[in-house]
Amino acid sequence: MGILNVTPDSFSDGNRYASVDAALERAARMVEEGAIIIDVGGESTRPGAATVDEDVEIARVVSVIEGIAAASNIAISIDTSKPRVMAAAVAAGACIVNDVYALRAPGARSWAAVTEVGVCLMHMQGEPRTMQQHPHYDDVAAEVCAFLARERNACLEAGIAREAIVLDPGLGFGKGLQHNLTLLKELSRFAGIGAPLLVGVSRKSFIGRILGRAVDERLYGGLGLAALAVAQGARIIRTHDVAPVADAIGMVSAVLQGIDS
Ligand code: 9MG
Repeated sequence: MGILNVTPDSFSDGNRYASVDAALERAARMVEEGAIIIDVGGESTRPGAATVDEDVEIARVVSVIEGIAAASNIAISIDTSKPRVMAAAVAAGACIVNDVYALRAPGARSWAAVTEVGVCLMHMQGEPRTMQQHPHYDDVAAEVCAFLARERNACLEAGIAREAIVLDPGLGFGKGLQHNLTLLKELSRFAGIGAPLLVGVSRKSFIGRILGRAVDERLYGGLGLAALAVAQGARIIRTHDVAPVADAIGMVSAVLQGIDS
């Protein structure tokens, strides 16, 4: 899953993809590099980020989604928590909702059931503006597992198909350094909940804290973690760096699954 941020304040893309043409060029490159999903986001979820007005978010994402859909058959996900943005994005050509609030907004689950979109349910403690202030868990892996199992069941009860659901432990979302490391070490527990697992580590600050790297120097650390995640059962890696991640996880998958010969 290639990340396409169309926000002026995105933590690692800055203003580079603010124009539609630049965003479409970037999406086309990620498709060439091996992405099978492009995740389009019009509101930053980085720690401390402020919320964006719905109409502004819709204006940022819709023309980009329409452009990607016109140019290729790639699956497009919309990174949002707002039902009105979800609906506008799906009307424009998105087929997956990637929601850091796990579809907890009123009406989101029933809308997803009727629309038959794919959904990624992510764990987050708190909200982006304040989530890194005092994250606390007694047993982070057990609590995140219980949350994901509960939210998956709520989606099933709302009528969302089993095959439409992907789960994500939400690395960096209301988690301290050791919480992130523990979740990565125990990732195989999440793969056992009953839905494919998506993991996002790309350029995240906990890589910077361990390795002492600035945001644009975290590729190698992220590759190590992507390989570790796939080896523990992750099926989708969300990344800014599609080509190197595709190679890294291609090799891990070849070892784990073998090749057709
Ligand atoms: C939007 N966004 C930022 N980081 C993410 C992550 O780790 N997972 C998912 N699903 N979305 C994310």
